[in-house]
Amino acid sequence: MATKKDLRIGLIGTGFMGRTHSNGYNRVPNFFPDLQYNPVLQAVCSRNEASVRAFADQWGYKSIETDWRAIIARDDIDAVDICTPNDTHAEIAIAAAEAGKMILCEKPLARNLTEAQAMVDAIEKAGVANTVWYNYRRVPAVTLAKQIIDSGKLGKIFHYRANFLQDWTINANVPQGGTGTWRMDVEAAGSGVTGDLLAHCIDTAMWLNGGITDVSAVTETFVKERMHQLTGKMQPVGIDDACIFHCHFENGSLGLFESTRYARGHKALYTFEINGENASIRWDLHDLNRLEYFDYADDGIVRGWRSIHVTDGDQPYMGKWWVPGLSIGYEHTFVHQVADFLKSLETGEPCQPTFRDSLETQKVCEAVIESAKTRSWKDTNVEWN
Ligand code: 4PW
Repeated sequence: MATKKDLRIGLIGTGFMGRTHSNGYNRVPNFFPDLQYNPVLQAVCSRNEASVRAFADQWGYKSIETDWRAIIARDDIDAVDICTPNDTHAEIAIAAAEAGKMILCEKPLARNLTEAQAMVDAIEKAGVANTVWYNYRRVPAVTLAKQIIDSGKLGKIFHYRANFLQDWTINANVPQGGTGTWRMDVEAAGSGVTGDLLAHCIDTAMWLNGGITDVSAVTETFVKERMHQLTGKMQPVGIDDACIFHCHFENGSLGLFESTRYARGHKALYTFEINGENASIRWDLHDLNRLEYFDYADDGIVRGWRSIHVTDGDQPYMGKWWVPGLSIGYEHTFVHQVADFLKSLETGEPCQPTFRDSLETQKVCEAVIESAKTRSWKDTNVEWN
C-alpha cells in the first residue's frame, strides 16, 4: 500500500468536544484503513498546563500548548481544530486561515452573522480546507434519510418538524459563564438553545429539505438572573432558554422547530419528521440507528410505518464497522466526520458542511432571534444550492 500522508492536528480546547474529536482522530485509522491521510495528534492546547498535559497523555497528543496562538504559529501543524467556546471561534479561525491552516470548527460557526461572515471571507481568501462539526448528519440513519429523500421517494414535501429537548438548566442555581457553563452566558455563546441546539436541527433540515426562506419565532428566558462564574455576581441572563419557530422552505414546505433546556425528563431528545406526498420519514436520537419510513405505495394490507434498523453493510458508513445487526453510537458520528474530511483532501471536494454552508445556518439562527425580538416574520436571505 502507498505510504500515507500525515495530517498533523492542533486541537484547541479540551472539553466535551475536544474528547469527541480526539476519539474520532484515534479511531479513523483502524476503521477507515483505505484513506490516504493519517491524522497525527501533534499538539493540544488549553490554558491550564496541568490539565492540558493530562488530556494529552490520555488521548495521545505529542505536545501541549497553553496559548492558541502558539498552535497557529507552529510549522508542524497542518490543521487547526477549534473546540473552544463560541466567542473565540472567529478570532482563532481567522488567524488560522491567515496562517494557511486547514480548519475544523465546532458548531455553531460563530456567535452571530457578522462573525460568521468574517470567518467565511477569511477562509475563502486563504483557500484552505474547512468543515464545521454538525455531527448528526453522519448518523448512518440520518445519512440514509438524505439518500432516500434525494432519490425522490417522498415526492413533493409538505412538512418538516424537529425538536431538540433537554432539561439541564431548570435549576436556577446553574450558573452562567466560566468553564462548563459558558453556554448559559450570551457573551460567550451568542445565543441559548437557538445556537446550541436548533442550529443542529436547522443544519440537518436544510441538508435534507433545502433552504429556509423566512421564520417567525418566539423565545423565552425562564430564569432571568443567574450567578456569573467570572464575576461571582448575579447577572441578567441574556440567552434564550426556549425557542419555537415556524418557517417556509424554498420547496414550498412548512417547518416547525422547538428547542428548550426546560423539558423535564429529556436529556438530549433530538427528533425530526418529514412528510411528503408519497412517503414520510422520522428519526429519533434516542434510537439513533433506527429510521422509520412510511411508503404509501406499499400494498394496502401491509402498509404501515417500517422500522429500518440501519446496521447493514450496504447502509451509509456501516460497512466500516462490525457485522450487520450491531449498533454504533454517538461517538461514531465524529469518526465519520474525520474520515470524510480526510477523504475530501484526497478528492479535492469540500467536506460538508463547510464554513459557507454553516453561514447559511447562522443566517437562520440570526433571523430566528431577530424575529422573536421584534415579534415579526423575518427573511433569512439564505442562499442554498
Ligand atoms: O452540540 C450540542 C451540545 O452543545 C450537542 O449535540 C448536544 O447538546 C450535547 O451537548 C449539547
